[in-house]
Amino acid sequence: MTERTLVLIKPDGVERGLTGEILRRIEAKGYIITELAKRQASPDQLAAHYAEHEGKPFYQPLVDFMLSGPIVAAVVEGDEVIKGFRSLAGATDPSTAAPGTIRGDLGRDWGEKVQKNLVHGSDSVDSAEREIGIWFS
Ligand code: RTP
Ligand code: MG
Repeated sequence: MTERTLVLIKPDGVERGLTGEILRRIEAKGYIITELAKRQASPDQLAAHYAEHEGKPFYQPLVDFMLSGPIVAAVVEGDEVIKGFRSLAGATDPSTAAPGTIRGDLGRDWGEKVQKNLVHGSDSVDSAEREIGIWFS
């Protein structure tokens, strides 16, 4: 089934010059990038985007990390892309993410309180539609 997902290249990915490499992997898989924008995230956007994590110990470090530099937001379309992009991204923790994945190949977990893991991908159809509305309205 054709789906849309919201991908963010986090500040570590942009700062390390990995935007092209990450987008290349998305396109190589056959997915279509339908929207693309480099942005400085606002606190309001991040509060909405990460509402499900509010109150968790990594929440504030995560928001601070996401404010630390520009991000790249993309809407990506393709067959089963929600699961498919999360499998391209690999496990949340770059130190255990499998080789062949974005986080496994390129991730460096420099963070002490938050995993700096290069990318975000929506985890369901509902969150994809909600998140696309936050970054592309
Ligand atoms: P994402 O939402 O970024 O695609 O990643 P995910 O589903 O694999 O991870 P999630 O549980 O939704 O957590 C969101 C982001 O918070 C940071 N995090 N750090 N204990 C930690 O150090 C920790 N736990 C989560 C990561 O940046 C994660 O991607
Ligand atoms: Mg998540």
